[in-house]
Amino acid sequence: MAIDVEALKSGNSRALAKAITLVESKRVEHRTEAQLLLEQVLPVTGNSIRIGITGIPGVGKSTFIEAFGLYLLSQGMRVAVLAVDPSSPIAGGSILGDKTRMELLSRSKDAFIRPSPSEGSLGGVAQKTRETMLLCEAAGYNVILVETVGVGQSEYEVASMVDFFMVLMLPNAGDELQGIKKGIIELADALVINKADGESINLAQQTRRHYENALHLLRQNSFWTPQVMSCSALKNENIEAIWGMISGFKIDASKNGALQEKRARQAREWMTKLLHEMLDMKLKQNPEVKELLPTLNNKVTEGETTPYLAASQLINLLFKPEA
Ligand SMILES: Nc1nc2c(ncn2[C@@H]2O[C@H](COP(=O)(O)OP(=O)(O)O)[C@@H](O)[C@H]2O)c(=O)[nH]1
Ligand SMILES: [Mg+2]
Repeated sequence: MAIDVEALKSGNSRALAKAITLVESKRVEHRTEAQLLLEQVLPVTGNSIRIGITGIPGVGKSTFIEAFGLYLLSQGMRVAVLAVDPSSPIAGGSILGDKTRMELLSRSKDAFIRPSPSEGSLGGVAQKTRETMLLCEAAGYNVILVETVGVGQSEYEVASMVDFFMVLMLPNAGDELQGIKKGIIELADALVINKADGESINLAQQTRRHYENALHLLRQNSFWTPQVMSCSALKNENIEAIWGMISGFKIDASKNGALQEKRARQAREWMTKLLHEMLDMKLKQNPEVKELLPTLNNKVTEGETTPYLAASQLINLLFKPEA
């Protein structure tokens, strides 16, 4: 698959789409080719702000991304929208499913919208999204929005690949966590109460105060204090202020080194995770391991050997010198 790297770097969206197809391919030879391409473009990546967006279905993610994305375009930026959605093979993907809510954005030549890859091997869907993000940066997109509906581990995965992680919420102060997993609030750099319009304006303000108080109780161990804001994606209200907050974060975090540090830590953690997955795969694919495993399972079951000895025997098969 010949990728025109120069075209990609000049922002050609067809070259970008082709590169993403390569990255998403399951074929072994494509895998190597994709990694070589990524290594080649690596020096021109990292120039965007990577923003993660999560929230329960119906909270207004797609509507928000349309409003926010159009605002960014009006400011002369180029916007890429990606998704991590493990449910996509069944549901058709959070982005594909409601691209109609992002109609204007999807028609703009300065916006690039890509649905979640339907599957990933090593590192799962998140690995593909990370790689796609790098390709989008190489193609000159200034803002990368990574959306997830929050099935399984996907919010955690998105939080660990972005600079700024945002949780959209509904105006509903009474309903404590609104079906959002508890740990997610602690990962958020901002909580945004959407649908602060019409009859919900007061409730949205109450909800905002409620979460401001709740966040005060959480320990802060970085320079950034998570913000609570409200907006109306539908009425296009307070969208600019949200960008103001995020660009403020980017400026501060770049100045004090926190952004570089966060990205470097994310890359190291991802490397470790991949390493473990690769080891696991090698184990599962090793013919001798496959052969011995049932026997050792039995021995451990019957109490004839210890789990430790059985595991050692298996791992040693992996590191046996070639005969
Ligand atoms: N009143 C109001 N409705 C909204 C707002 N944002 C989204 N909605 C509506 O909420 C519904 C779900 O929105 P959608 O963007 O598809 O949510 P998603 O599932 O999180 O992507 C749609 O009917 C939207 O029109 C908002 O700010 N105010
Ligand atoms: Mg949606």
